[in-house]
Amino acid sequence: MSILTSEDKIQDSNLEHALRFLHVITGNEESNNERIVLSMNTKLIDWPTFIGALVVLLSVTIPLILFPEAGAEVINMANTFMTGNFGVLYMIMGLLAFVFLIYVAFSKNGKIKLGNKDDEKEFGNLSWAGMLFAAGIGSSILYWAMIEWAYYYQGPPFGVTPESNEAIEWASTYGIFHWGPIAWAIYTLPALPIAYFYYVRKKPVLKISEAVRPVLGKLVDGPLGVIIDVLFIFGLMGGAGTTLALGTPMIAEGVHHLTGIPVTLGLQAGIMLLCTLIFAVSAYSGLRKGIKVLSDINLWLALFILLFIFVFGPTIFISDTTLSSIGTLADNFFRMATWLEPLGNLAGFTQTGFPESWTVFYWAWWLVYAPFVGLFVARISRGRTIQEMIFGTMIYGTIGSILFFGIMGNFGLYLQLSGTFDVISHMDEFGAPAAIIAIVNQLPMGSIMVGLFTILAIIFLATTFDSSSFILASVVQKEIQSEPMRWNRLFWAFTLCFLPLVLLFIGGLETLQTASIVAGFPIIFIMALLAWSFMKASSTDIKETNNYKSPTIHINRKEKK
Ligand code: NM2
Repeated sequence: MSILTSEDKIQDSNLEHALRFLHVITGNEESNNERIVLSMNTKLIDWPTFIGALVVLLSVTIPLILFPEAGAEVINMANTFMTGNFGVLYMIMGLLAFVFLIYVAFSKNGKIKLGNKDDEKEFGNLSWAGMLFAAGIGSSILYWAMIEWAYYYQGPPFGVTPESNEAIEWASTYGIFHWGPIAWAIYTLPALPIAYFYYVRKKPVLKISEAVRPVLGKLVDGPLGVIIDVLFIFGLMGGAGTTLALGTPMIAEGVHHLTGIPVTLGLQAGIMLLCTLIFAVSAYSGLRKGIKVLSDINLWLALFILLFIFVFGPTIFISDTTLSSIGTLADNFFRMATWLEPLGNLAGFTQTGFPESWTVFYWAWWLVYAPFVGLFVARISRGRTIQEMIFGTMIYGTIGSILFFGIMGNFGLYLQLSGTFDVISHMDEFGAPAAIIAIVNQLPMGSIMVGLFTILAIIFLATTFDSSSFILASVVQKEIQSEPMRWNRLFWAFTLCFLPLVLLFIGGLETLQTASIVAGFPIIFIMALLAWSFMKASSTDIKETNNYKSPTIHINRKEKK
């Protein structure tokens, strides 16, 4: 995930230029990189939001530091309570987001063009897709694409016997589902009102509270607006915290493999600080180009590794299994989207906890990132219709996920099933991050590939710090001159580092997953507000257009030739 500052206006839509532009997102298009705000101009800060976010964050982390065990227990209780009782809400939210977007795409509102009547699409489809993916996805895809299948293989859904043939089928399918059309629909929904206000009503939206103004009206200017922004900040911190805390042990294993340095908490903390530092140095010294270059390297390196695995790995197995799993997914889409293991709570039936630990967790995780990605998607979509934006994210996003999961996941699955390498025992003995590195090490030129994979993960993490801190800093500023103030950005980058550091020391993946779910819960309601807000604003404008009152809205009608 990354944001770069564009220096020049994009003329053509080749990928490189487009990638560069991606990083403007919330700033001015013609930002002046050299004019860097050094002073601590505290007047620009929106203090209620700033302090509100900090208070919420500290009130969660400090008790966790002081009472780690009791803290983890409370979080786990909150988790059981939330997923047990509200899991259904997350599932419905995912499904409704999906259905809502399809509805909008085919409605009159879907034909609205984002921009002026004769605006061309700012980016070609390929560049647009590349940017979309770079914005929405971070280092976690490396982690989960490599290893998610192993969890499903051992603990399959639908009461299937573990490690059976049927479990294999679900193992290669479920990852694609959790990173598939519903997930991308969750990302797209907030982009609707944001893009609409940006290009049609010509009011740039930097805060989520602004995007729900059509519904909440003046309430947005009061405490409710602050609460919405604080919830968004807290959610993003939970989501990014999960990303960082997942990525770090994986990088640590890579470093261990290459150098022999033992994986300790100290090494992991060092890696987290290093990633923050890479970003901090480049942000502080105004070396925006640094992040820009990193971001481009990121994309090409990822594509190179995928291609390498596909060509030098079991090409036929990967192709066959990927295609089959797309079929399995298509056939079972609604079953997977609604499965909550309803009998699990009854005596005499086994409860695997699959839906809570996976689907609900994932929807929550996509949810906390959604408003943030919405800002990106909106910003790169000038000249598209709402319909094109919707289908674009869902289709290209899903194709990207299929590439990662199909190639990386099925490579690991192949190692397991062919008996080349026992991933499962390795994972049971040394943990998932070590198993991931061990899988990569099975490739030809194993150590070099582990090196590249580790570098890729480090860059991903550094760019996640960059983009999340950019957005967090923007939300707590009243106005922004090309970029949020640097001290403000650094402050959030280090704060962002703090949460996963704490989580790292107090333990397990479960606490992390839980933190994310708990943080994301209120955003379900914000999503509903965002959808409503878009419908309300655009439908009003459509009516007015028919009365020729609104000069800015353009509805793509089939022109008579
Ligand atoms: N999502 C896509 O670390 C990352 O890849 C960031 C994670 C929400 C599961 C996004």
